[in-house]
Amino acid sequence: MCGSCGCGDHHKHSHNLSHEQMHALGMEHHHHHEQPSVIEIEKDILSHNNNMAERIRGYLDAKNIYAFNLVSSPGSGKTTLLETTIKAIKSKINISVIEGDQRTSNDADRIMNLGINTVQINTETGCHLEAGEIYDTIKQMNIPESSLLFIENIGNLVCPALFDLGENERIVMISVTEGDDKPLKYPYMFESAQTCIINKIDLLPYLQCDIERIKQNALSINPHLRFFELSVTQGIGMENWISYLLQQIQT
Ligand SMILES: Nc1nc2c(ncn2[C@@H]2O[C@H](COP(=O)(O)OP(=O)(O)OP(=O)(O)O)[C@@H](O)[C@H]2O)c(=O)[nH]1
Ligand SMILES: [Mg+2]
Repeated sequence: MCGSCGCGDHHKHSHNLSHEQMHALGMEHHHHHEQPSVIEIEKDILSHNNNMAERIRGYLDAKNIYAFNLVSSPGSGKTTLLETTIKAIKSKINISVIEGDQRTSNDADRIMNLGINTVQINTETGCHLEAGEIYDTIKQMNIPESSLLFIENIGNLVCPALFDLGENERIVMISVTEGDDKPLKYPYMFESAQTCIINKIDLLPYLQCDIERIKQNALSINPHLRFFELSVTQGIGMENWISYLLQQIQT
């Protein structure tokens, strides 16, 4: 976890942790006795997150809601994929969206314009969403039974990998402009995902990017990944993706 980039501060301050929670996380220790190591604090934060993720799973299971956690570096096309997907399937299935961003409601506004139940979570200095935030949010959202929930995580290929949001499926998106070595350089994200969307394939003719190498590199990290090759803006590969999505809801 990125103790050095400010997300540690964010989690201590902006979550308004109670005295008991601070105690549970071992943070108050910090003021009175010896300082816990960074690794100890990270372990506690992750175990708190995992407990909340289990609660989310229980909630989603009980209501038969299928949740996707969409992760990628900034600008790979997550919100564009959501817009296009929503337009294609909203007449068939109820969809809710949680938008994570450091600041602005740009993405949430784009999704809300499509008439979708959407909540924006702004993390400010935080560089990933956490299960506690998602749990509080879904409880307020009135998500109907037997529906789909998309969580668009903060654009960041590093930290979101460590935080289970209780999702049914994690989708890592990589666009071909990012380079075919990225799965090797950011392995945790590819290791923790079940599905990999390779986007912007319409740009391949202009790039030195080998799509087979993206796949080989990703599979060397996680041999179970399933792939979709898309150009969301040109509509290439979208039929496969949409029919896959609809199958997940039926099962
Ligand atoms: N050429 C091309 N451009 C695309 C495609 N998909 C998305 N884009 C463009 O990529 C840019 C970023 O798209 P977004 O959907 O905002 O990306 P994002 O992953 O949601 O970005 P953040 O939320 O900031 O991380 C926009 O200009 C899109 O139009 C695609 O398939 N091909
Ligand atoms: Mg976005």
